[in-house]
Amino acid sequence: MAFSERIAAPAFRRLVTDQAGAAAHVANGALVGFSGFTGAGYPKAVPAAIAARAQAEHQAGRPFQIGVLTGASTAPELDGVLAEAQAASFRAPYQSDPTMRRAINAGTTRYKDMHLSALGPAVRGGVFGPLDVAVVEVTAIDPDGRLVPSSSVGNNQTWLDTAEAVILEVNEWMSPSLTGMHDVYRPGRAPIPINAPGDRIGTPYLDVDPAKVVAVVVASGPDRNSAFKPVDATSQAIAAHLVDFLTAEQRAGRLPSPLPPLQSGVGNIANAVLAALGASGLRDLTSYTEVIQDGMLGLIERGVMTTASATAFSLSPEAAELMNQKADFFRRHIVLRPQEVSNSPEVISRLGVISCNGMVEADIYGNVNSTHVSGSRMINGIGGSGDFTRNARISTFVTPSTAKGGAVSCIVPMVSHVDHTEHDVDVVVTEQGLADLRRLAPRQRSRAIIAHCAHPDFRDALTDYVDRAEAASDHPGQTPHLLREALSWHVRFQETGSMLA
Ligand code: 0RQ
Repeated sequence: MAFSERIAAPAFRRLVTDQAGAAAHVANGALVGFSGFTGAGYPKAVPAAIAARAQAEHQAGRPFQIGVLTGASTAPELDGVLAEAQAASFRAPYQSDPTMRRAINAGTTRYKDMHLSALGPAVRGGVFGPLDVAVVEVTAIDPDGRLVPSSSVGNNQTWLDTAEAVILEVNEWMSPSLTGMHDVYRPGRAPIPINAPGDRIGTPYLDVDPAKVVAVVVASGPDRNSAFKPVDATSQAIAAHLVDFLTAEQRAGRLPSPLPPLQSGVGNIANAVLAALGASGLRDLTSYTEVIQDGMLGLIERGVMTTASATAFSLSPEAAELMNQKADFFRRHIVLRPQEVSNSPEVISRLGVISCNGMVEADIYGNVNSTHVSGSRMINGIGGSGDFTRNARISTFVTPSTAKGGAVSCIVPMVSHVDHTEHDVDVVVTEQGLADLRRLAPRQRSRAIIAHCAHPDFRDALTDYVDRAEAASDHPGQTPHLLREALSWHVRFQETGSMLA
């Protein structure tokens, strides 16, 4: 059996087994809490063995499926293999894997799309029934049996606390220099005592009752690191509009200097926003967010950002290398927390976070769809966007003004699915411009969003829609709509692949 220097506690060394041995502890029908958040810190070996078991059982004509809980998205080695083997009957709270997405949209995997801060308390409260097994990746097990977390914290402490059986995967690829970067805290009903993004309120280790540990597996492999696309003109323009807005708010005295902590979603646009912030002359930035990606490491290295709090890394291979080389430096500036704390509505509100998230589409009144194509097909899930948007001091949403090569407008009369309502969406930004909705009634909002955010190819059609909705003879109302026509934009896209008339 694989021996690892990383397992210092003798009681845990005795439990080392291979991945098939570990998977044997997972029964058909089990609810399993896996580690993993935004492709970081997920178990690399055991899920494939569970999938292989499922396939063998299915070939023998026997059922084998499990419920899959995580922190957030994982990777082909977890969501992918389980979906491929039709081994996931249930999935929560967030995913981004193409094979899992197909199973969800086919209706074969039941998906409960949830706010990321909400799953841990729900599991502890018994909402999902007993958690049968936890499968948690760690960097090392110290001589006292304390667990050094890997590249994400997610829901791990909750899984370790509530599961009846625990499987630990010690990933030797993870840098030991991660030790000390985490701040593990068990939130309850009392206020979470964080008053600044860098506050440490817990311990650097996860802990587990050794009596519950049924297997320890030694693995070695990198996270699903994906390189970012070079910043393109569209994301650069979006980033520039946002930075102009924030600095104008400072000049008007509505935002302090330095800025309140920033939250940024994952992806290329968020990365471009971070690059623009770095070049803007703004200093002493902080971040209270859920994921630390390349752009943020750059800001910290250059002294533009002083502190970043999150629950996971999501780094390209080059940035992961930089992180490993300069871990002692970054440890002074970075804190990784449980997702209930990184995404805590209470803390987000107290710190006055400025949120910035991607979206699929916004409507002319400021309702936002973050998750569904044509109202039906799930892309990823709401992730942390609701945790932050609803509680932010200023919530912003960013998107290119069009999708599908310009055939689809990301500004529509009525969104085909609502994740964030008009009450929570403060600012909408596209490469065309920025609409500040904070003081605007619906009839002003529609004009502002169309004028500043819609692509010129769709602006006239949207204006025509609003003109006619407002002129409707039978009481146009507070939020004028022509209901039959509003959804016809989505029907047109469904039927022809284009919203262009
Ligand atoms: O599909 O690749 O099949 O063409 O949606 O779109 O352009 O790759 O955009 O990577 O910025 O993701 C909302 C999905 C945007 C993301 C979303 C199609 C488009 C493409 C993806 P194809 P892009 P991005 C912090 C906060 C929710 C979670 C969140 C997301 C695909 O930001 O998952 O905010 N957000 N978390 O073609 C039809 C439109 C479309 C459209 C895009 N209007 N109509 N299809 N697409 N706009 C992070 C975490 O929580 C971890």
